Amino acid sequence: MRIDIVTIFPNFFDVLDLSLLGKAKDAGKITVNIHDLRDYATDSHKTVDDTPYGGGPGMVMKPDVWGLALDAIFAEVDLSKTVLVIPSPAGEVFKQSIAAELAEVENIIFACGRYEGIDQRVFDWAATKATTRALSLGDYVLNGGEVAVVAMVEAIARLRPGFMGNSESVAQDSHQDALLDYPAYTKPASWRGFDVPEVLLSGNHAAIDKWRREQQIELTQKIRPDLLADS
Ligand code: JCH
Repeated sequence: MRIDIVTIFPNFFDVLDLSLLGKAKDAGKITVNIHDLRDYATDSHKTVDDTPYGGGPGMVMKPDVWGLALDAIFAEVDLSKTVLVIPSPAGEVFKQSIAAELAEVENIIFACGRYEGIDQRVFDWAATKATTRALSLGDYVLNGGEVAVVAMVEAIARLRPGFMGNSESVAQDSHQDALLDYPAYTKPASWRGFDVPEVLLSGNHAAIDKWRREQQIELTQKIRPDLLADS
């Protein structure tokens, strides 16, 4: 899998060398290319934004600069195997099922906007060249696409075959089966007056499985009833 990220803050993605992704990168399973959008600016000030048509606050990212950046990356990939992801507060909400879809894609290009976002025509033009998705990380407002992209890349990368070294952990993940995880405990069995539930010390695996499933349903009912309504 090849991932390209276009941003005015290339250093932001240094964090991908840590976290889970370092392992996948080292194993040669994922290559990440970071591109500085300003390299595609055409004036001496390296301008990437301008005032919005129709008025209003803030600035909008210029389509011409984005066009040159995407031209350069599009020329290097097979567009029939490429998805362009544009993080946006107005996008479809990113969830585990979308991470799973994107984990099967050959090339993903992430376009990180700032200010009030990217000129709409960049999305409209790109959609004539490659599959293009506007994705929101959730119903809250960020200052730009970068934080959303770090989260999405981590969610996608850990689904790649062989990534975790233990394919069972992924299968058992919360959200893969639309229920929240059961609570986890480790030693000591008693800590500051709080004890590990006795069933977990019983060695009775059928009882443990039953208890964990009950915890999942109870927790989901209480914290995320919308997940139960979905299934
Ligand atoms: C972004 C912005 C429009 C703030 C600029 C690019 C994604 N889930 C999620 N929240 N926020 C984002 C996101 C993604 C890309 C950009 N901004 C700042 C843009 C706004 O309202 C019209 C507000 C925010």
